[in-house]
Amino acid sequence: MAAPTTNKKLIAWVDEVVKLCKPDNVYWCDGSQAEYQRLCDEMVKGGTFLPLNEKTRPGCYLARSHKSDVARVEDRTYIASAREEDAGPSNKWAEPVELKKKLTGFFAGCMAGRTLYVIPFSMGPLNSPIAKIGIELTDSPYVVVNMRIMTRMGAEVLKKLGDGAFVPCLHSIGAPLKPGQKDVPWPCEPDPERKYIAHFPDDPAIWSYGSGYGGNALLGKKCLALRIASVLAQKEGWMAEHMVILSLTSPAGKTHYITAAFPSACGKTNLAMMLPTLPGWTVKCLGDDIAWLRIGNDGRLYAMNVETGFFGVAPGTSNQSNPNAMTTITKNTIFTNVALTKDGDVWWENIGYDAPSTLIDWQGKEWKAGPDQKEKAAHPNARFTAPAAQCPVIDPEWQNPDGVPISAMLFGGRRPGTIPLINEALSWEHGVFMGSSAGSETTAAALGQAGVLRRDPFAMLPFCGYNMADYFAHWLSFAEKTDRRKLPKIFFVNWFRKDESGKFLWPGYGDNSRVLKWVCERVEGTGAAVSTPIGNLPTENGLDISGLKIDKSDISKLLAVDIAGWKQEAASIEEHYKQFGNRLPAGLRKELEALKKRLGA
Ligand code: O2Y
Ligand code: MN
Repeated sequence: MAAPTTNKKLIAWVDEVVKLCKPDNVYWCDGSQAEYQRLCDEMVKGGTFLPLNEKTRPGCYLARSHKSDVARVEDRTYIASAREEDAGPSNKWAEPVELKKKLTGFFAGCMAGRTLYVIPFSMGPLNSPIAKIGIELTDSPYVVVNMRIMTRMGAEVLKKLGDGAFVPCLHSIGAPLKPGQKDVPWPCEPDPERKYIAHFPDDPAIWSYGSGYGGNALLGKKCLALRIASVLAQKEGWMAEHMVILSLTSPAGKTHYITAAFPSACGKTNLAMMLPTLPGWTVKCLGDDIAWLRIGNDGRLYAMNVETGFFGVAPGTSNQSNPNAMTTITKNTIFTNVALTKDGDVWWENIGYDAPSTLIDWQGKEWKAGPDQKEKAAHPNARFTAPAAQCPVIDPEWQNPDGVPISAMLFGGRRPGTIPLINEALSWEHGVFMGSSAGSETTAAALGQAGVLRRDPFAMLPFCGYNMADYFAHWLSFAEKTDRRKLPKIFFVNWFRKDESGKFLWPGYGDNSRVLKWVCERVEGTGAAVSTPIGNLPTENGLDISGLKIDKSDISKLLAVDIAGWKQEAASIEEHYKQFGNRLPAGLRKELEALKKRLGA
C-alpha cells in the first residue's frame, strides 16, 4: 500500500520500522467506519472478538486478553530522559541509548506474519491550537479499533499533519508468527520481564513492547497525553493533567466548569457524569480522564478533553453508581475481560443485579454463581471502550477547540480519617500544596496493604513524565503567568470519610452535587464558610442537605477539623516531601511550615 502522505519524516520512519520489525503487510488507517467494521469482522473470524447480542448490545464486542496482560504495567514503564534526575523519584529511569539498543533487539522481526497498521491520531480536536498529532505503528488490530473510539484518527489527521511534526509511537504485541503458525485470540509477550513501556521525552518518542492492553498499548492515552505531554506542557507553559472535566448548572441557569483529579478507585468517571440529587441542578460531562489546560486570552485557565471515548472500569459500574455510563455502553462498545451471559450480554461484579446461574468468565471458562464461587467472573480491571458522544449527558462544549474556562479544581482521595468532606484552599499556592500531598488509602486486601496511605500527587504519580518536584514548581508558576484572581479556586474533597465504627459518613454519588453546589457558591462569593487552620470549610449550615437523610452529628464529623490528626498529616507530608530533596520548590516548604504554624505544631 502506497503511503497516503508526502511527509518525508513519516515515510522514512515507517520504512525504518518495516525494515526492523518485518511485518508481512503495511496498512495505513483511514479512520472510516467501513475500515473499523472490516477489522472487527476480521477479529471475529480470528477469535479475538466475540459479537454480543445484536438486539440488546448492537455493535458491541467482547475481547478476552491473555491472563498475563490485564492492566497497565507500572513496573515495566520507563522514562528514558538523558539525565536520571530529570525522571525524578517517582519514575523508573533507563539510559535512553542503552534502552533503545535493547528494545531494537526485541523489535527485530517482531511483526513477522502480521500487518503493521499506521494510525495517525490527534489528541485534541483537529482545529484546536493545542492539539498534538501522534502516529502509532502497531501490529494489533485491537489497538486500531480502540484508538478509533478513543482518538480522532485517520485520513483527516494525515491531512492536518501535512509535512509537520508528530510524536512517533511504536507498538508491538511482541508475538511474531512463524510461517503457517496458527494465531491465538490475544497474542502478546507472556514474559513480564520482556514488556517495556518506554518514553523518550527528549525526542519525544514512545516505544511499547509486549502488551496489547489499555494504557500499555493505546499510546495516545497515558503515554502521549500524560507522560510525554506533561514534559511538553512544562516547556511550553501549559498543563497536561489526569483530570475529569464537568459542567454544573444551577436551577437559575448559571454554569461553572470544574476539573477533578483523584487517584484510581475514587469514582472519577462516576463524578464526571453524575446524576445530581439536588433538584434543578444538572451535571454534564466533558471528559473522564485527561485534560489539557492553558491560559486563555482573557487570563482564565481553559481545559480541553483530548480524547473522544471512555476506557472505563466495568466492575462497579451500575445504574446506581453511574446510570449515564450504563446508557453510554449500550451500543458500539468494546468490552474487554468482562463475563458473558448465555444470551450474549455482559455481566460484571457490582453491575447492580445478581449474576445469572451460569456465565462464561473473563478467561472463557464456565462460571457458576453461588456461595462456593471464589473467582470473579469479570477481571477487576475489565474495561469498556465507548464513544464519548454516546454519553447522554455529554456537554455541548466538549469538543470546543479552545476548551472551557475553569472555575474550580478539585483534588481528592480515599481518606477514612482526618480529611474533611470539602476544604477550600486559602490561595493558589495552598491549593498546589493540597494537590502535591493528595493520596488514597488502599482498599484491596489483595494488594496485601489495605489501609496504607499512598500519596499520589495530583493523581499523576504514574503519569508525570519528568521530575515531580519540577512539576510542582510548574504548577506554582501559574500564579505568575496570569492575574491570580482569574485562576480557578482549588478544593480538596473526601467522599470516603468514615466514623469510628467504619461506616461511611457521606452517601456520595449524586449527593456529591451538594458539595459541588457549595464549590460554585464559593466561586461566586456567596457560600458560607469558616476559616480554619487547614482551609475554608462550609459552616454547619453551609451545605445544602435538603431532602437528604443524614444526622446533623454526621455533618459535624464530616466538617470537623481534627487538629491532632492534622498534626500527624503534616508530619506525614513532610516525610513524603523528603524524597524530592532540595528540588522541592521553596513555595511548598513554605506552605507546609505555614500549615504547621496554624495548627500550633
Ligand atoms: O489498565 C489499563 O491499562 C487502563 S489504565 C486507565 C484507563 C482509563 C483511564 N484511566 C486509567 C488509569 O490508570 O488512570
Ligand atoms: Mn486515568
